Amino acid sequence: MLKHNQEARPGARRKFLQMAGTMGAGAALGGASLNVFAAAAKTAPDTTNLPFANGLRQMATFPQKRSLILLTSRPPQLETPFAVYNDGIFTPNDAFFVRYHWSGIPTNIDPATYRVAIKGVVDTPLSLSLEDIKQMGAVKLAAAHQCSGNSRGFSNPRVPGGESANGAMGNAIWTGVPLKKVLEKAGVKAGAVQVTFNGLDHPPVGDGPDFIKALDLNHAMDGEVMLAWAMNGTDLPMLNGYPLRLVVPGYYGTYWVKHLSDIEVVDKPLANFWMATAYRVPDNECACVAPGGKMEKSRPIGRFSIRSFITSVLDGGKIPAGKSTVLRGIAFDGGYGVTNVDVSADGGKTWHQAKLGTDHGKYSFREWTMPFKPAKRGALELKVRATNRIGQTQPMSALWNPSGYMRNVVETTRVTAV
Ligand SMILES: Nc1nc2c(c(=O)[nH]1)N[C@H]1C(S)=C(S)[C@@H](COP(=O)(O)O)O[C@H]1N2
Ligand SMILES: [Mo]
Repeated sequence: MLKHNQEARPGARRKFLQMAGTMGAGAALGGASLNVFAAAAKTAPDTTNLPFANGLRQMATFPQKRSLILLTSRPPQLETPFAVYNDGIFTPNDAFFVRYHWSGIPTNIDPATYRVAIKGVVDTPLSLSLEDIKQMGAVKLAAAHQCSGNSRGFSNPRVPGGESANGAMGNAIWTGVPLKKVLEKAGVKAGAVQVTFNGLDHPPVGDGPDFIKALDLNHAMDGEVMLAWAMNGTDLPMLNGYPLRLVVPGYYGTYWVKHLSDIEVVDKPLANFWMATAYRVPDNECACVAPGGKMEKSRPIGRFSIRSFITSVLDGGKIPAGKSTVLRGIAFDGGYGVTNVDVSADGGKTWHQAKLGTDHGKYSFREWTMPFKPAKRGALELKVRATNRIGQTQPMSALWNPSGYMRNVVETTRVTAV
């Protein structure tokens, strides 16, 4: 819940966000975004057309954000235009996607009075200021962040939920303190099984379930899960969890709780709506069921499935015939590390090994490149497929589950050599 002591104080250094995003102001920047899906030629400059039914989206500019693809404004849910992923391996903070469940989001947090509580079955409950946290020592980690429902809009048959294309993901260098250090400072008591995380946002009215998530104790104590105050070298944008968020490397975004207010060590597993009902996948190897089917047994969603994308040319784009170009893109997985990326220019009949770029660590996006010279003019079906250290790879046809989570089909980019 929003704490009164976290309201603004006159004169205090503070962040203030006016949440009435100026819609349509993205027209100038929207030009670049429109190239994302070249097929969407006939839409107005402040809209973009995601390539599935009912994919028409307004572009919108929210505080600290460039023009992004609007899914909902209350709460703000913004998708990164796909072209951004070709600009660099790290996603700029102002282009980073935004996802919330409830519209009661903090718009005004005073870093001087902000506190995060460490409580529950601990020896010494703590109330830490942002400064206290920063004093505990900073570590940096490059890690991809991705919504469980990234790419949900492509589910066939369609499924309920936010209908995103491929822009609910991003890669950043996170600065923070390992959660382990903070929990050790409080002293975890015997009998503890999980750690729960709550943020300053809340349901707008009534008795909707507050967004609280849990990690098993051994996961919370793995030394990698972190409380982060910065991404890509600057404070978290308000909409990405200012002033402090959980970073759970390799795991879906649902666990990356923003605007942390309460961290509670508990002696029985959290069974609220967000753990026991939502964010669950079929409890089998593929986390999938037959398209249109039902889940028999489920488990909480966990690590990312492995994915790869071509970013240098977009679906519907053109490349020169008889001339050498370099195809380029990104790959990432749940934290084992991408070891191989293969590219096909003939719809998957033959594959060629791409060259991997700088290794920023096993949780980061990895760049891949491949020189390519189309012999003649005409239509080409480009495909890209990544493999990781433990042999996981991407399916040629899409896996399906009732919530549209974990999509990782081998992507197809149709281009014309001209
Ligand atoms: N406090 C809070 N944290 C949250 C959420 C939320 O609704 N409230 N949504 C989660 C989900 S489902 C995702 S995908 C990520 C999105 O993080 P971002 O908005 O920084 O991209 O935040 C997670 N953390
Ligand atoms: Mo999410």
